[in-house]
Amino acid sequence: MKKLVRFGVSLDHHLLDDFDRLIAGKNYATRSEALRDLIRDNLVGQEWDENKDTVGTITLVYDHHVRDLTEKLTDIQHDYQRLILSAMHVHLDHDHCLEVLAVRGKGREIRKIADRLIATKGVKHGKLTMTTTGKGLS
Ligand code: NI
Repeated sequence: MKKLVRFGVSLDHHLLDDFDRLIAGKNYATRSEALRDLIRDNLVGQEWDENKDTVGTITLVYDHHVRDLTEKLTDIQHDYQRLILSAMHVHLDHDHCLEVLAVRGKGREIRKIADRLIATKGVKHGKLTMTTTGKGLS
């Protein structure tokens, strides 16, 4: 069973005002829930820095008419196929494709494949979202 612990936090009142505005804008019901998410987000960042087994998504938007681009992106994905759990491809319009890859592995390896895909000439926008396996996170 989870044991809850309460603790006091001393803050400059301006900083607390800013925090309250921030969390109201994000629809948090309580400061506690907002603080828990901030802590978890930092722990997830640490997982990535410590190169633990972790999970992420890589999002790419590109014009599939750019010469050899689709082949290049596919080649890179085959090079790292053991990291890719799933891939979703959406034809956005006549020219543009959206690709979302779910990836799992060491933080360093995932960053490497994300950097390679995003830096490929013709990719208009790319983003790595770092998340977690959820293990060891309360
Ligand atoms: Ni497409």
